[in-house]
Amino acid sequence: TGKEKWPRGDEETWKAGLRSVDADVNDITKSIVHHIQTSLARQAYNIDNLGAYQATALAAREDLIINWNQTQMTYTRKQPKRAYYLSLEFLMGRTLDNALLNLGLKEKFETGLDKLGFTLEDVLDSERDAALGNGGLGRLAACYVDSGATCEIPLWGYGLRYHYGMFQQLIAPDGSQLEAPDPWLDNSNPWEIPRLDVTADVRFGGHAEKLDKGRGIWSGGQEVLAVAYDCPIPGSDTKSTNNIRFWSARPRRGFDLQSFNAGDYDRAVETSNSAANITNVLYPNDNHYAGKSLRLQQQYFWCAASLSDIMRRFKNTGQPISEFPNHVVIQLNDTHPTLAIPELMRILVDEEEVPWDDAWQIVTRTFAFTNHTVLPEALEKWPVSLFQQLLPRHLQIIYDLNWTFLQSVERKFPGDVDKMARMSLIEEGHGQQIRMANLAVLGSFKVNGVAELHSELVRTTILKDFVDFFGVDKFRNVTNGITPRRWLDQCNPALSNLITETLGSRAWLKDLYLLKGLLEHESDPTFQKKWAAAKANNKERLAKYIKNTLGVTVDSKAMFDIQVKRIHEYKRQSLNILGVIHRYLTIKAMSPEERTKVTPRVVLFAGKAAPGYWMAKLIIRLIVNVGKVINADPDAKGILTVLFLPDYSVSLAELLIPASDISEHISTAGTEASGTSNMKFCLNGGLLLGTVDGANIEIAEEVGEENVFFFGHLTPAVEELRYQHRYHPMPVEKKSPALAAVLEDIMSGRYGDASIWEPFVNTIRQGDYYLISDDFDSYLQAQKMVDEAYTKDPQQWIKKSIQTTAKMGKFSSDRAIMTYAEEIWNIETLKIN
Ligand code: GL9
Repeated sequence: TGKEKWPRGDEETWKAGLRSVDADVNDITKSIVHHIQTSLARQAYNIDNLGAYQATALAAREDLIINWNQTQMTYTRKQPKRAYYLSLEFLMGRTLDNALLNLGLKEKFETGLDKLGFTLEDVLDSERDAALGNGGLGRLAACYVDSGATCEIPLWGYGLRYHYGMFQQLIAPDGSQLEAPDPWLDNSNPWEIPRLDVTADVRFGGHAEKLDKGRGIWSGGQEVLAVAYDCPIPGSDTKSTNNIRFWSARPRRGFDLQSFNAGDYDRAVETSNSAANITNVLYPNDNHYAGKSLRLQQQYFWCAASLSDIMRRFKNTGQPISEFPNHVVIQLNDTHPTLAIPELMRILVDEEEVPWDDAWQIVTRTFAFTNHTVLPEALEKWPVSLFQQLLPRHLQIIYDLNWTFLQSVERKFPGDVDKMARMSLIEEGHGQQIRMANLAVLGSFKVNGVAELHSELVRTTILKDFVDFFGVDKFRNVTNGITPRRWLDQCNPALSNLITETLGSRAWLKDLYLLKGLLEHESDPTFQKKWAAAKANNKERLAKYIKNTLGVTVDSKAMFDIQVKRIHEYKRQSLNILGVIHRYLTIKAMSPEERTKVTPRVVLFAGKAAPGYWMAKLIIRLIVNVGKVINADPDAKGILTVLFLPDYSVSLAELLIPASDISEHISTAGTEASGTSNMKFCLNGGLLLGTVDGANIEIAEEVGEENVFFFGHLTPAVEELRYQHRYHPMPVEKKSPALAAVLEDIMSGRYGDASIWEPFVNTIRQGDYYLISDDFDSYLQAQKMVDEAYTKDPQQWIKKSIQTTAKMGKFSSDRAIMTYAEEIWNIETLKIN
């Protein structure tokens, strides 16, 4: 009514009840014990590590929620322009350690848990990863919300609350990948706040009717209820605490009453099941479009719920609808949320009765779009028939937009029918398809790629026509970044402490360029020793994990060579394992005397293959079996160990990345849009072995070419090489005798029957789309230089490592998020008091 008094009742009593946030150790132990006793209904004598974790999380969560409330209240009062990051994936990993660090409470909690007889380490280890993402794209979203809160930007994420996250990977005795579900919510999730009162109705199917002036009515079909679950995102060393709102699907009514009354209980339950199905599982594809109907339902469900929520919040400001783009900016993380564009049109035109052209003005001032790949197989195209069935009104809107759009293309490029065909939102052919990338570009005021080279490729290849049409200013670059809180401070305390001690404060964690202060000490032997000791410590930590999980002893004095990322032909784990076999054959051919001069290496792989990606799974199987043979061979003992670590995750990355001496980022030039693990390894003082691709290029620019190991053909050569493969194929024997010997060794049966590996070997012998044969010798050359640099001058290697970390300032996601804020969102920071 507006006349209500706040607070209800006695203000002093309310104030006395507020919990203070500056807790001491005593408050913390009290809070933990309180949660053990009352939230978990357990007691001192029956509490294990998992229980202690849950109680600790609930205690830490109180501080997060207090800051969250303060932040949201400030937003409501000050009504700043807000940014929304729509992402189908948020690869969060664990939360407790990060929350304690950001709150500045880690030491106090450590002491408190110690007093209660637990170690913080064990407690942190009891948390399950939230793996609501596939890889780089999902982890990027998680880094961006961290930076948004840290930089005090009013930024919310919107995502889906999948019941099952990224599958768990098991490796069968024969080396094959097996998948098991990831029921991550089974132990309950202390980091989410159910908002059972925050809901949206989402319609599917039914029929759409056109009225006058572009307006329409959509009715019938089935309604699904979206329920909000909020996840607080704390900034580092600030009260600013943002939100990711995850939607969960529920049947609109518990049962289809009609069927229920008709006595068809099974059918009634089935409809309610099908609604809840929408948020059941994350699609496990990376850089690949699969075209499943349920995936389209996920996308619409999430876009519709998020937009209705954003619109409701905007309306609460009391501003006229024309002000919408001055208060709201929506960043589309890839084409997955493109349906938000026609959905906002539908809301404005059909529900708010805004004239069509005015509505389109509002829409195209609201959205900005990030492209994350140029791989053609990843571009989303949905069959028109599927839209007709599920989203008939959106199909009408897309057709109407396309009609006007193509007319303006025709006016700008009269008679260029090929261009019109390429730019159309609809692809003609056997069954029309909707091109989501074209729709995303049309509906956005800015489009960006994720590294300099990638953005250039976007402008000159996949979106060239659109650059010609809209002008180049609409097409930008924002090079990806990573949060230094998780990816150095949290995962590598040994190095983080050394850096803080050397620089005299923790300010570098919020201004990563300050790391260049380390350069002053690069030649100081004492500092170098400490630097090397931190790396050694991390390698031992990893060796211990490997011993515990795989039962294998690795020599932590050996060079650790790591490649971790999704298994994909374009990322070329194949090149790595073929290089390993070459190394093995070389060792086999040596005399025992010569072998003593070999630089010992531990080669580690980890990563998941999409369950339907047969070739990627075969590559895993090859790696595992090559590892088995090499690790069992006395000739290679102590100089070469090869392991595939199962079930790669954010938490495993936190263990692996600080332990690398060298890491591999060896995609075919022009295929890896950016990569972000390259940044993580280098920030932790690991050197980079890679191709001239993605963000590798910018890393080399920053840390100096002398500190990276580059090899392979460059992007402009790729097209011509592929043409040669196709029309003038040359046998591998002629192109690279070294590679031919490796392929022959594989086919000899040493690693298992030749028939298993034949399809893989054939991809290289025939077509070789990812240019393994073209880059193989150059790769071996680079590996040789790595060996030499590591053995000949260890001190120089340490210096390279220091210089690498010191010059990684650019790759903080704080820089990236501030670029979005200033150059794309036109949004300001807001201090929370
Ligand atoms: C990716 C790229 O492949 C990476 O090179 C890039 O670093 C990330 C983040 O921008 O985006 N594009 C892409 O489609 N995926 C990436 O990881 N993965 C998925 O689709 C899940």
